Parts: sequence; structure tokens; C-alpha cells
Amino acid sequence: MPALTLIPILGDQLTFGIASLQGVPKTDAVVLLMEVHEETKYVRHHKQKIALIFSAMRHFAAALERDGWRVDYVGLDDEHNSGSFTGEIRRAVQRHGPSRIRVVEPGEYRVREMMNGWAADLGLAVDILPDDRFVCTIDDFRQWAEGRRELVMENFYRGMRLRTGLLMDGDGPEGGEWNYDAQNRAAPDRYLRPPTVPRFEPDAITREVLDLVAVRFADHFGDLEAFGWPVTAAQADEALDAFIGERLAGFGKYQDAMVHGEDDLFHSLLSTSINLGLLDPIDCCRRAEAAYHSGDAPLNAVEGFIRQIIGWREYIRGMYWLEMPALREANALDARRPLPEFYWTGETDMRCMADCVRSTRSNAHAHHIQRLMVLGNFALIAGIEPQQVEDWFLVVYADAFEWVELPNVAAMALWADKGRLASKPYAASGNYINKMSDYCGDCRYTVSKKFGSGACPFNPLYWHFMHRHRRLFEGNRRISRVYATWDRMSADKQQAYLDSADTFLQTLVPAAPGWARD
Ligand code: FAD
Ligand code: DLZ
Ligand code: SF4
Repeated sequence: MPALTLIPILGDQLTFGIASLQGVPKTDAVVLLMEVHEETKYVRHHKQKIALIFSAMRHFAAALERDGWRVDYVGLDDEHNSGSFTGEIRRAVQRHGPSRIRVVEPGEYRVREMMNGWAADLGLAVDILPDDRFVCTIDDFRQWAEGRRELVMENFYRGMRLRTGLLMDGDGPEGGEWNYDAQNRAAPDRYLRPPTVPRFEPDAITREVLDLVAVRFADHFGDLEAFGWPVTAAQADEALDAFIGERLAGFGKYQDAMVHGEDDLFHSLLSTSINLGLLDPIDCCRRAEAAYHSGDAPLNAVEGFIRQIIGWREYIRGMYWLEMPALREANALDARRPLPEFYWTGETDMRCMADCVRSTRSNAHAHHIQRLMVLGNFALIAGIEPQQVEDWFLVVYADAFEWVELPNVAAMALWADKGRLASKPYAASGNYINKMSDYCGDCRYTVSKKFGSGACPFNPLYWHFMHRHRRLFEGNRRISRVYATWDRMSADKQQAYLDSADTFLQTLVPAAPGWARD
């Protein structure tokens, strides 16, 4: 009998080309997929997120079997399901008697710690392979970061362009510039009607999962009704085609725009498929690049899209592994206020916040500027405790895995890492939201009113934030002029800002415990 290899595949490793499946004869392997309570409960994920992962796992298992692999699939309700990855690996070892385990490193630190214990626990060889679905390995990033005073994404990104050859013209960048972001900040046009994003009608497998989630996770945040995520590689491919053909051309220009009730705009909505492994990130970039070369999309859009993937996505992942486990505890601004209840209920008169929470609840999605400049910005300037904000973001988005959620929330949105990732905090008053959206016109608050009754809360909160962190920020070249503006205000005006913010902060109702974690 040839030696048998057990190949566990985690819920975000649903890729035929994944390293653990390469170089092992199908006849000598058992592939193990596990639905386990520990993963569904470590935070109380949005219902759509659990449904997406289970459905994609079940479809992937079926595709592996069709491809000739021997698959052992453990369902959530299977008798004897131990409820944890480690417990299920242990049971699978008893069932199959493998001589070794071959697995790809997980996305999350928490799971890596579990995995590190498997060899000793099971008395078996466990090969933990690098996840080569990323361009930059964890070690490569560490080397890049070593000795640098500032870890600037733009510098990292140029290295990734050179390494992949994407949008290169010889040794230089296509079009002569590395970055066309200056062309990517158009305010929304009130007649903007972007093409609709394809939604995939649930098939029998997905319907079964939706029924299971509706019953077993009934008290988790979020609606299931709008579920239409791609759950197979073929559907994800169709979604990518639709994006490249219909929305990529507008992606750059309207990247930072927000429109009430228009949840997708020109965004790709590919993050769930990329993060689960249904799409290859470099293939997405190559297809976008081809659209540029065929004249179907302008350079600013294509470069912007490629920068998000080989720039931001790779950089964020590198930062996660560089900064963990300290990043989870980071709180450089000593923010201690509890998360307000309206993050869960959407019940607030702030029209921008209410719309972002609505989209989050019904779609398990909000686009980048909604996450950063509305939901994140509010938490930053109101001084909400990072760990509570991080839990919220990890729960509510279908694309949220800690490796990508945590650096985006703690470091980019909340400046909790003291600027290791973002040299200045993304703090903004209502003016920014008004410029980039159509939210303010019909809001109960008045965006042009600076303080006092009826003033947009973002206005006094912004100055309250800048004032209370003056010692940290006034030496920062990129923000010092803010303090020059503050100093030119009369003492009465300054006090009016601070009082107005304090009055507003006192109205915030903390969320009841138990929304995010049991
Ligand atoms: P598009 O706007 O179409 O962008 C294309 C792709 O670029 C995305 O699919 C994604 O793969 C990648 N990308 C873009 N920006 C980032 C970024 N900052 N970090 C990593 N990848 C990026 N993204 C997640 O995948 N999971 C998260 O949990 C997550 N949490 C976030 C929390 C905050 C506070 C912020 C500010 C951003 C967060 N992001 C997260 C990044 C980004 O908002 C989402 O990737 C994006 O909104 C997904 O929608 P899309 O596919 O339409 O993206
Ligand atoms: C997020 C998630 C959930 C909700 N459930 C499962 C599961 O039951 N089985 C599984 O393999 N993966 C699940 N996941 C994704 C894992 O949490 C993810 O693979 C790790 O976070 C990566 O380190
Ligand atoms: Fe948001 Fe202020 Fe505009 Fe209202 S006025 S939508 S609270 S930015």
C-alpha cells in the first residue's frame, strides 16, 4: 500500500492550483474539508458570510470529486463533528491512517497557531506550505520591511509591478507614471447609473446552505435574502468578465464616489471570490491589463484596479504577518469609547452612516470609501475602541478574514498602529463626505453647519479629534496646517466645536454585548 497523504483544505483555500494539491498522486491522497463551529463562532459572522463559505466549500468538494480526488467532507451537522479544525484532523487521521499531512499555511494567525501544534499532537509529519496565491511571500515582505524607516505602500507596489511585469513598458511604467490616482477622485454625478453587478441565483446546494444558516445562525447579524455571491470558480469567472467588460472603464474615475442606494457603483465586487480562492488575483490583473491594451478601458482605471490587488492587497497581507500578534491589541490613540449601537441597527439620523449600515446588513458588503471614510472615519474621530471596531468589521463583511480586515481597520482606518501603515490618520469632516457623495442633501443634519444643534456631527468630532491628539500630530508635516487653522479660530469658536462634539458623544448608545462574540 502506498503511503497516504491527508490534505486539509480550509474554507478560503478553494483553489485547484493550491500548493498542497500539486505533486501528490490523486490515488495516494484524501482531501479533507471541514465545516466546524469554532470557525463559525469565533466571531458571530454575518449570515451571508457563513452561507458563502459553506456553499463554496461544498461546490469545491464536488468539483474535486469530479476531478478524481477522494474527498472527505465533514458537514456542520455530521454526527461526531468535534467542532474544531484540530479535532477534525485528529478524527480524519483515525479514519484514514495517513503517513503525513500536507496543508497550505492559513490566512490567519489564530489558525496558524493551531496548525503549528498538529505535528506534536498527532505524531505525524505536517508539511505547512507557503500560500503561493500571493505574489509576495511572508518572508519576502519581512525582508522588504527590514531596515526601512517608513513602510510606504507606493514603494512596495512598484516592486510588485516590476516583479509581475504588469503595466510595464520596458523598465518603466506604462504611460510614464506609476500611479494615476489624481484622475480617480471624481465626485458622483447625480445621473450616475452604473451597470448592474451579476447576482447568481442560488442552486440546490446553496439553497440547502441558506436554509441551514437561517436556522442555525438565526441570531447572527445580516439578511440572507439578497444572497447572490459567486460560489464556484465558473461563476466568479463570469463576474470578472462582467466587471472587465462593463464596469472597469468607470472604476478609476468613480472609485471614491458614494451614492445613496447605489451599493456597487463601478467596483468589482470580486473580493469574496479572490479571498476564497475562486479567482486568481494575477489573472484578474492580466485581464484588466488586456482591456487596456485593447482600448476597452483607460489606463487610470486599469492601473487603479491593479494597484488595489498587487499593491494594497499584497501590502496589507505583508503588514498583517509583520505586525501580528501586537496589531490585535494596538491602540495608539488610547480610544476607549464603546461601539455605538447604530453600527448594528443602522438607526441613526446620519444619512451616510445609515446607508452604509443598510448596505452592510443586506449585502454583507460596502465599498472601500464607505468603509474607510464613513464607517471607519466616524469610529476614528469619535474615539471608538479599536478592538470593538475590528470585531464589527470582521463580522459584517463577506470578504472579511482577519489577515485583510485587521490591517485595514486597525492601521488604515483607526491609526491604532501609530502610523506604521498610514503616515497620517484618515480623519475627515462632513465636507469630505459631502464632496464625494449625495448623502448630505437629504440628511437631517446640515453639513455646512459647523457646530451646535443640527450641525453635521462629523464637523465638531473632527476638530475634537484633532484637538485631543494635538501632541501626536502637530509635528506631522502632512497635518500641521490643520493646527494653523485651529489656532486662527477664536477661543469661543474652538470651545463651541468641543462642546458640540461632547454633547453629541453623550447621545451615543453603546451596543449591547454579544453582537460580535458570544
Ligand atoms: P474593488 O474596489 O473593486 O477593488 C478591487 C480589489 O482590490 C478588491 O476586490 C480587493 O481584492 C482589492 N483591494 C482593494 N482595496 C484593498 C485593501 N485596502 N486591502 C486589501 N485588498 C484591497 N477587504 C477585504 O477583502 N476584506 C476585508 O475584511 C476588508 N476590510 C476593510 C476594512 C476597512 C476599514 C477598509 C478601509 C477596507 C477594507 N477592505 C477589506 C478593503 C476593501 O474595502 C475591499 O477589498 C473592497 O471594498 C472589496 O470590494 P470590491 O471587490 O468591489 O473592491
Ligand atoms: C470563516 C469561516 C467559517 C465561518 N467557517 C469555516 C468552516 O467551517 N470551515 C473552514 O474550513 N473555514 C471556515 N471559515 C474560514 C476560516 O476561518 C479560514 O480558513 C481561516 O480564517 C483562515 O485562516
Ligand atoms: Fe453624513 Fe453629515 Fe452628510 Fe449627514 S450631513 S450625511 S451626517 S456627512
